[in-house]
Amino acid sequence: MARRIGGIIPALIAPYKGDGSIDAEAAGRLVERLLGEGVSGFYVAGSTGECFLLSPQERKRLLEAVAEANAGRGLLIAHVGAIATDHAIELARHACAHGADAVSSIPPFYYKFSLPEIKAYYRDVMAAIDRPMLVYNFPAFSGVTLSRENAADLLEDPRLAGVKHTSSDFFQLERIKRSYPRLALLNGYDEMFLAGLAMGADGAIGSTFNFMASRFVRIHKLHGEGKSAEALAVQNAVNEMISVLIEVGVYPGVKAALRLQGLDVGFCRRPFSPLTKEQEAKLGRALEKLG
Ligand code: MN9
Repeated sequence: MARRIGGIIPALIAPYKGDGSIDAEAAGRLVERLLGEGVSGFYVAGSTGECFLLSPQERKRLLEAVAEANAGRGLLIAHVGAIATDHAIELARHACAHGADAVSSIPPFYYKFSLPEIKAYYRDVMAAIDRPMLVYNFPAFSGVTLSRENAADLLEDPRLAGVKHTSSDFFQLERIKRSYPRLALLNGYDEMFLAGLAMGADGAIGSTFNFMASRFVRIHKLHGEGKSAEALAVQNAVNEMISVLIEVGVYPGVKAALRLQGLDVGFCRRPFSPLTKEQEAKLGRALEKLG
């Protein structure tokens, strides 16, 4: 594996058909459209992809659908996180068999595993496959903060390719990148993408890229050209939209935005609730303003 992880990587939504099953065709249309917008790859069945609302079979089905549509064009990263190591290994082996370039995982959660147990989880999954791992560091949801200080041995592991940093601790992002330049650092909060870039991120994995990827491709490009004021203007514009998304609920909101753009991907699974008419109208106005 030599494909460098970076650029704009949508954390793909999980598209459903009317009967609630995975909609492989809609996944294919979304993949095609996003590649056209300049994304560098796909993050499949992460938080945005409703991983913990899908059965293991559905997670595999979604990965297969995206892999088939992608056909090796973009980087394919499979989120295989689970509470049980063996469940994660099963998903990781499946993803690798279907051409994933890398796998990624949230730390095992709920039981408040010790740090050594969490590291053993990552090592066990990495030992079971021949592709690199991207740690999904998301303290707000997982309850675990992996850092340069407490996870040095993991960060030094040659099988680790990078970190998806869903945190506003940019000091930590900068410290990890500075200590381990070979690691890919992917910014996780879209609304702070430019800040992540300024502190050394190689790109980003995000939910809002499902429906406004080209804006983030632009921010990345402008930043690379040293045009930070122009990059901030684009960040300001997408953040108007993200403020509304946070108000109505990010994941149901992202799916509603795609629907408003003409791509029906169904609704987030219960207990998520769909947007009210008023919320949808507000989102529609924000989308129009974005242009
Ligand atoms: O994957 C996403 N993080 C979560 C990245 O879903 C927790 C982000 O794209 C956020 O949804 C987005 C809104 O806060 O930045």
